[in-house]
Amino acid sequence: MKLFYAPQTRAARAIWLLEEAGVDYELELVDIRAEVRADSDDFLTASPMGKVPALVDGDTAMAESAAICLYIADRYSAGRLAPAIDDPARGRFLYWLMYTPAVVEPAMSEHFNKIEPNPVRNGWGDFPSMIATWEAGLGDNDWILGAEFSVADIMLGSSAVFLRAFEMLPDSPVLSAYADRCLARPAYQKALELGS
Ligand SMILES: N[C@@H](CCC(=O)N[C@@H](CS)C(=O)NCC(=O)O)C(=O)O
Repeated sequence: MKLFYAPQTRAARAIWLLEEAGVDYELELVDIRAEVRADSDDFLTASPMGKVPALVDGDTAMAESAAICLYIADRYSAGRLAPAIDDPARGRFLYWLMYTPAVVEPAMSEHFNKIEPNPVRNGWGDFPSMIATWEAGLGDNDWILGAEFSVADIMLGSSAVFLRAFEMLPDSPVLSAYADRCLARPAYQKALELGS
């Protein structure tokens, strides 16, 4: 299995994922900051937009970090990093797995770029409601599904760490403690080391 990555990008969450799953993989650096990109065909097949992370696993070539999380969890650690397909928790898991690309990231970008929100028209609501919904979803639990860690926590946890690092996380003891819990996982520490 090969993971295409670049330092200090969303690829860190895919490395975190592969470390949690305990699968063998190699890393291939993509120079996304080069003035003139020289992306390989293999990389562009996996990631037609030229974005990292991207994964090649045998005949499977794909990008999008949430999709990679779901693929690895289902294929290599079903029932451990994702509820099994017939588990009643599966629906809630999918909701929170998609919450990062569908809600957290667009709301974060809108907020950062000081764009006037339109919470009814836009599928991500707005920044304050994105944060409040996330906090309420976590409640007093360690992880978004309760006591069990899942790949939804990889997507959400990496976002919490990013928001805090860029001083965009509002005063939120719940999300700050969540970011700390994620950072305490050896697999995340290894990813930060490898992907920095
Ligand atoms: N929705 C994608 C976003 C990936 C993404 O934006 N990657 C950035 C780095 S964090 C990238 O590769 N940028 C280089 C480019 O767009 O050329 C995901 O979650 O995987």
